[in-house]
Amino acid sequence: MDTHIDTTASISSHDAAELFKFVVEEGNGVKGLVDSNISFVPSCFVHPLHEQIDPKQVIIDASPYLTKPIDLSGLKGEDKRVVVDELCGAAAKLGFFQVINHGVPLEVMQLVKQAAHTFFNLSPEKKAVFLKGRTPCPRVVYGTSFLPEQEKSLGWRDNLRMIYADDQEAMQFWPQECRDAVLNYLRATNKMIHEILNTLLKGLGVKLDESTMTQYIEDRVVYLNYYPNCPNPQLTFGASRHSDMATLTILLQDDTGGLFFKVEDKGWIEIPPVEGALVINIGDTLEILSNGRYKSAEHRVTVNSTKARVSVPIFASPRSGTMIGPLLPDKDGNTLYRKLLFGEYNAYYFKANNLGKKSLDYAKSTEDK
Ligand SMILES: O=C(O)CCC(=O)C(=O)O
Repeated sequence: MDTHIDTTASISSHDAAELFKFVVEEGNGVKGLVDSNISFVPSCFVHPLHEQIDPKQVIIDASPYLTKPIDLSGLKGEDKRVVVDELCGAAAKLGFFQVINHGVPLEVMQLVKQAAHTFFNLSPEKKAVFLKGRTPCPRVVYGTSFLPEQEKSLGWRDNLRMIYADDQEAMQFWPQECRDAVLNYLRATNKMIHEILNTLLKGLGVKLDESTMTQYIEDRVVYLNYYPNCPNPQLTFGASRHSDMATLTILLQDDTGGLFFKVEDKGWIEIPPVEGALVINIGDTLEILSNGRYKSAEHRVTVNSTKARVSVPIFASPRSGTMIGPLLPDKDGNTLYRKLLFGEYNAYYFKANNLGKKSLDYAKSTEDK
C-alpha cells in the first residue's frame, strides 16, 4: 500500500500518524508491519508498564486451578452428575473451562484455523476490501486491534469479524477464502452451545423452556484472530485484559499458546492448548443472568517472538432487544444486577472500552445512572 514505513527507525522517530494510516486505515494491519520486517515494537503498541506481564510476579502455578478438559460425552452417561458439577463448578470458580468430546469434528476445527491463515495471508489490497467504511456488508469487517480509534495502546493482532445473519448473506458477502469453513464451524458448535448453557442454568436451579433459553444465545458473532509474531513480545499484547460481553464464548486456539486467564486475587494462568479441545468462557451476560453465581472470565493474549497465532472465538449472545437481568436472587433475596436490554449493555461496553471487567459495573443494581 501507499504509505512508506521506515522499519528500522527508532520508536521515537516514528511518525505515529503515518503508522496509524499504514496499519489501520490502509488495512496493512500488524501483519503488514511484520511482513515489512519491522525490528521493534512501535510506541503506539507499547502497553503501560503496570499492564505488562512480568512472569516472575504475576504468572502463577496453574495446577491448582486447571483440571483436565471436561468430557462432554459424560453428559449422556451414568456420570452425568459428575460432569454437571465439573461444568458448574468451573463456571462459578474460574469462569472458564476446556471441553473435549463436544461433537465438533476435528476436521471442521482444523479447516477453520487453516481458513484464518488463508485469509490473513491474502494481499493487503484484498483484505482492505472488508475494512470498516469500505466493506460491502457492515456485518463483515476486517480490522486490527480491538477499537483502534479509541485505544491508548494498540493490540498486536488483526482480525476479521463476522456477525451471522443468515447463510445467504454469508455466502454473498463473507470472504470466499474462509466463509465455508466458518459456516461449517458455526453449524457444528450449535448443539454444544445449547447443551452447555442448558446444563449451567439447570445447575442454578433455573428451568427455562427451550425458546426462552435460546434467546440468550441466538446471536452469533465469529472472529478470525491473527496474532503475528512480534519483535519484542514483552512490550505489547495481542488482546489486553477484558471479559467478553456475550453469554458464552467458544474459543478455538491453535497450538502456539498465549491465552491467559485471571484467577481473582491471585494472578494469571496460561491455558495450555489441547489438541481437539475448545475453551469456553463465561461472558458478562451470563454473570448477569446468574446474578453473579457464574463469573465472567477476565483474559488476555500475549504474543510470540517466532510464531503467528490464530484463534477463532464464537460469541453467543442475546439479540439487542432481549432483556437481560438476574434469573434468580441470592440467598437473601437480593439481585446484584439490574434488568437492561442487551443492546444497552452492548453500546456501553463498546463506548467505555474498559480494561478488565469494569464494564459490568454498569449493570450493577447499585450503580447510579
Ligand atoms: O485469541 C484468544 O485466545 C482470545 C481472543 C479474545 O479474547 C477475543 O477475541 O476477545
